[in-house]
Parts: sequence; structure tokens; C-alpha cells
Amino acid sequence: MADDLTTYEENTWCPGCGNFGIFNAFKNAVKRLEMEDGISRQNILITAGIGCHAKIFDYLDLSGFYSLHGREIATAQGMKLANPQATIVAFAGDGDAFGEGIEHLIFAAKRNADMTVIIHDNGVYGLTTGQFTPTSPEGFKGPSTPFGSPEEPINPLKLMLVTGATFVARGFSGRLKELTDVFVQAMKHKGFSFVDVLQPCVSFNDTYKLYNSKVELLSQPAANVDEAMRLTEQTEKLPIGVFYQAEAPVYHENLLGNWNPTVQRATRQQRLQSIKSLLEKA
Ligand SMILES: Cc1ncc(C[n+]2csc(CCOP(=O)(O)OP(=O)(O)O)c2C)c(N)n1
Ligand code: SF4
Ligand SMILES: [Mg+2]
Repeated sequence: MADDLTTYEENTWCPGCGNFGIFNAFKNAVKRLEMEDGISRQNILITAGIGCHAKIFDYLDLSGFYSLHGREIATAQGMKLANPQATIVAFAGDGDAFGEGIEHLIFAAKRNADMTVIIHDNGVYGLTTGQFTPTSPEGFKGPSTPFGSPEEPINPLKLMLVTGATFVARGFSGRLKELTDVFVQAMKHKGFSFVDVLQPCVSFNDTYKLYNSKVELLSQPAANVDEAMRLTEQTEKLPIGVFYQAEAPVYHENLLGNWNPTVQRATRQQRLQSIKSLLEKA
């Protein structure tokens, strides 16, 4: 065991995979949150979809709920409603969150669900060996697009800004310090925080050279959504860091007020009384 946040599970990521950078930056972020902000690891709950990215769930020694392909963001919302005091993190793949589960991503952002979504954006279905995803570049060749994808990729940051996400950021798995900083800020943000991590897949979409030459740290977040949208359109350079951050009411408080279902569960007697009064009204 390399450190006290790593489990004994055998690591099966390909050597050189960008997932290692995300894993290490996330562990650094958890340690910083513990030391600097008093957020204990027992209060950080994780979930993940299915894919290479999702193996992080097996490797991190944190509590949580292993979800399904494309369903980790729905699962994360349920976890937050059940335990509003917890800090919730959903690890997702690009195929996972922008393909199979895009509706959950959009609605969680729209509701300002208080959680952090970390996208391992490798532009490919890694675990199923190289099919194109919504963020694969035009011309991408793989088993499902042998002549090259004829589609333009989506712009995930722009999608999140339009949908109303209150924290929108990009990281690069090869820039550990900056990625750690972004994770810390995302997990401290009250509301929906979205971090799109540029993650090379050395086996099916090796983007190290591209990202190493283009990635550039933003000096500060944009002052408004319009400015942030323009930043997401840059292609000569790829900005990393926080693009946009805003305050807004969060979903679980709108829905539950101060009620915390984990510590304020109704007794059997109270539940029976509620059923009885419902039946009397019927
Ligand atoms: C509902 C469902 N559809 C499809 C699959 C098959 N499947 C498993 S992993 C995967 C691709 C994952 O790609 P991505 O989300 O980008 O993660 P990566 O492996 O690249 O980290 C697919 C299609 C599945 N497990 N469940
Ligand atoms: S297939 Fe790609 S994403 Fe999956 S472990 Fe290997 S390098 Fe990483
Ligand atoms: Mg992927």
C-alpha cells in the first residue's frame, strides 16, 4: 500500500495512463482538505460509473457507492439527499457522462446539486478498447469509426455554462499541482462543481504531446458567463484552471430545508401516524 488513501486492490491501468495523475491529484486534494479545511475523509463519499476511470473507486480508500455506466451522477444526487452533510464526488468517463448519462449531468447542473463531478476526459471509450465518444476529435479512427469520425466533438465546459453549473473548471492529468488546486476548490464549492480533466489514454488516444504543448494556466476565473464561454472556445491554447464560479441556492436545501434524513429519521410511530393521516384524508 503506497499511502493511507490507497487500497490493496491490484492496479490494472496501463503504465503511463493519465488516470494515475487524476488519482494522485485527488489524494493530494483530500489530504489538503483534511489539513487546511477540517473536512475529514470519513465525510467524503465517492461514486463512479463503469470504465477505466471508474477503477479509481477500487483504488481509493474512501467510502461510497459503485454505480453503473452513465448513472454515477444520479447516484451522487441520491447520496447527497440521503446525507446532506457529506461532500460527494462522482468520477465519470467522457463516454459515461457525455454519452450514456448526459441527461443526469445536465439536470444535476441545472438543479445546482451540491456535488463535484470529475470527468476523466480521454476522448475515447477506453475500457471497451477504443470506440469514439462525444469528445473524440473529428477524424478519430477506432473500431466503430474505421474511416474516421465525421462528427465535431462537443464542448463540455460550454455545455455546463449554458446549463447553469456554478463551478466550471478544466484540469490536465499531467499538471498535478494545478489539478490538485482545482479539485480542492471544486470540493469546497457549495453547489454543482464540474471539472473536465484532459486525460491521455496511452493505448487508444495518446494526447500527451498535444496537451503538453497547448495547456496553459488561467490567471483567474472569468468575470461572467459570456467571458467564460469565450475562454472555452480557445483552441490555439487550452486553458486550465477555474473558468467560472458563482453562488446560487443548492438543490438539497431547496428541497429539504434543514432536514437531514440521516440523523433526523422519522420513528416507526411517526411513520405509522403519517400513513394513518394520509388514509384518513383519502
Ligand atoms: C449501460 C451500459 N452500457 C454499456 C456498457 C459497456 N461499457 C463499459 S465501459 C464502457 C466505456 C467507458 O468509456 P468511458 O466512460 O469514456 O470511460 P473510460 O473507459 O474511457 O475511462 C462501455 C461502453 C456498460 N457497462 N453498461
Ligand atoms: S485503456 Fe487507456 S484509459 Fe484505460 S487504463 Fe489503458 S491507457 Fe488508461
Ligand atoms: Mg473515456
